[in-house]
Amino acid sequence: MEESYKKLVDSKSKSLLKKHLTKKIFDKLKTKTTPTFNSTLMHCISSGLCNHDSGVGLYAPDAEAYKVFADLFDPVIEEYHKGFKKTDKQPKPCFGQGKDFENLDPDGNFIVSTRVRCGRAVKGFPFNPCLRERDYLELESKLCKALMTLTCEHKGIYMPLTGMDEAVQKQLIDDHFLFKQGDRFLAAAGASRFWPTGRGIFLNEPKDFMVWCNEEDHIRIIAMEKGGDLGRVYNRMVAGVEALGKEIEFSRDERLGYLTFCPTNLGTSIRASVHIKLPNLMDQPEELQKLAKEYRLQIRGTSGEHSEAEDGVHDISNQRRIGLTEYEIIKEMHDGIKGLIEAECKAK
Ligand code: ADP
Ligand code: CIR
Repeated sequence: MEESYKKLVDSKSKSLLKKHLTKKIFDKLKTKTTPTFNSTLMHCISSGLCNHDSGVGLYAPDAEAYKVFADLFDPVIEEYHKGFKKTDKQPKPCFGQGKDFENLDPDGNFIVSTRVRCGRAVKGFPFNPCLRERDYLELESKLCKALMTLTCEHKGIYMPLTGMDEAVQKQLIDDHFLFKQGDRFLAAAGASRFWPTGRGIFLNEPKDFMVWCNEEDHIRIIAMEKGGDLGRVYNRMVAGVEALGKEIEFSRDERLGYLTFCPTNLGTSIRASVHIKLPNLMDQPEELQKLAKEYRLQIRGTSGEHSEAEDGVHDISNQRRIGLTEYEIIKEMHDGIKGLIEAECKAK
């Protein structure tokens, strides 16, 4: 670990890990372990040590890691989430109502599709690097039992990755429904052990609601559809989360809110995104970046994080997930996207 750390220090990496893992903090944390699952600093930083092009480079192997390794996590959380300090506390969950958010693109000029997702951990289980094969199977079986209780618009079927036809899997990925395979950032973080055991996707009949099992987080709950009706998509996700929350106890921390494997998702764990075409702003990338920063939005490529934009389609979402309620997070994204569309029209 010492050698890999030195390589990171000597590298040109722009990751938050490199910035905040000073020698002093490294030396203070390198011999610590979490009380229940004995996870170490190496578990937390292995992804960033292997991938110098990480934006963040840090994952929590279990819930206790956020406390034991707080000297590293806290400054990373504060910087990524734009000022959530170690003395700050996530507000109580408040979803509000999707009807407050008008369609962002009623004439269908800019937005290809809208997606809202959140992540949940099952109470009592550690995160990927500490899960045994039987834990993956137990988590999958708990989730499947809960999924079978879903009714009406959420009703659907669970498809395990084990034994899935390759062509079916490829189509699900191309349709943006299923997570991609072989993410090197996650693999280096210890999230691909026993793959594909216990991994899978639940899809409802209209294919506008899905649940991922044991990818980055134990559970990812997602709603998506063509067009820009953010309120409708949000409501569908919220109803799904509430229904599953009646069956499964989610892991939540007093200060950090819903707990997730990656510190970028703590708090609400919500990422609300549009696939959007903004041809005029795309011609002025510096202006687009400036606006995104002002509105606290994050820009990704068409196939998700660490991918490129295809046919001018970008994935634009809220950057912050913690420090605000669920409702406020959606509002921040809504107002930001509205602002970008106005800027696009003016840039003509
Ligand atoms: P997340 O962390 O939210 O799961 P990723 O960046 O890994 O995000 O993306 C997961 C998948 O969701 C990818 O296939 C991506 O293209 C797709 N996706 C994200 N936002 C949208 C959207 N607004 N419309 C359609 N697909 C989307
Ligand atoms: C990185 O640092 O770039 C990756 N480990 C991803 C960080 C945030 N994204 C995520 O959780 N999906």
